[in-house]
Amino acid sequence: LELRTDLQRAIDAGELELHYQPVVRLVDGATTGFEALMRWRHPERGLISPADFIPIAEETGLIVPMGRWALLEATSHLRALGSLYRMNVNLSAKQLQDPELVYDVRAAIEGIDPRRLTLELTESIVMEDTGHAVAQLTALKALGVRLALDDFGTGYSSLGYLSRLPVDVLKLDRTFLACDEPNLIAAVVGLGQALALDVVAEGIEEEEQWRTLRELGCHYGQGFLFSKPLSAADSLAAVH
Ligand code: G
Ligand code: G
Ligand code: MN
Ligand code: NA
Repeated sequence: LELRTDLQRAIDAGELELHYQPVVRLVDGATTGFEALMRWRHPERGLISPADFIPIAEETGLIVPMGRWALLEATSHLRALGSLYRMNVNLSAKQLQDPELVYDVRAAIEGIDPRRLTLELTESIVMEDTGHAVAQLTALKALGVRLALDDFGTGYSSLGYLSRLPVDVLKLDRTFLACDEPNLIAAVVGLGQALALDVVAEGIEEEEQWRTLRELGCHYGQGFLFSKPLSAADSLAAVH
């Protein structure tokens, strides 16, 4: 409850920041891009995780201006990283319903190859509001940006529906790796490949997991084995 009243003030005071987790190509471990992850640097509580404030931001609608800020901040950082890298930005359901979204994304990628920006959406977002969501996704795709289905495997999307969504990337939720069932992991990686999607495995923490995924032909990964999310300065230092 305290955080709720504090969040508007935090936005105005510039207390939100983005951290950037490397996304690596699994064949060689090279960093190909970053996922932007929001943090709240609270003057008394320290760094607050999005798990603790994104739900409040969604309830209050503050996620719309916060998400717009994140999009501009992350694409500005993408310019600083240079043309070899990609950037992933998370979108929430409320943003997908915002009629200004397509306009905001177009403005954010001004002067950047649009394929270097990937917008991440969770399954539940896409499933909740089918007609309108698909129209927005189609309009975003028309800008040339890429779309990723995030947290795949935690929701309930029908596979037939998945094949009709205009997504380019499947991000396998880290619970797949944590479950330690090689056959299941092989099946979901194969599903992405069958749909001609880039597959990104999240939550890679061990060499053994990296090897397994590489052998399955999973293209990309993220996880503490490679790097935790980095401050903007540290992410720049990591690639330069
Ligand atoms: O960084 P961390 O693992 O604590 O992130 C927790 C969750 O918060 C993740 O599921 C992530 O998708 C979500 N999240 C992080 N940053 C953003 C953001 O900028 N916008 C939205 N909508 N969600 C975010
Ligand atoms: O839902 P989303 O995929 O956007 O969230 C990414 C979250 O996962 C971030 O909060 C990030 O800190 C966290 N994360 C990233 N890599 C790992 C990892 O290897 N292990 C665990 N447990 N969490 C991770
Ligand atoms: Mn994500
Ligand atoms: Na995820």
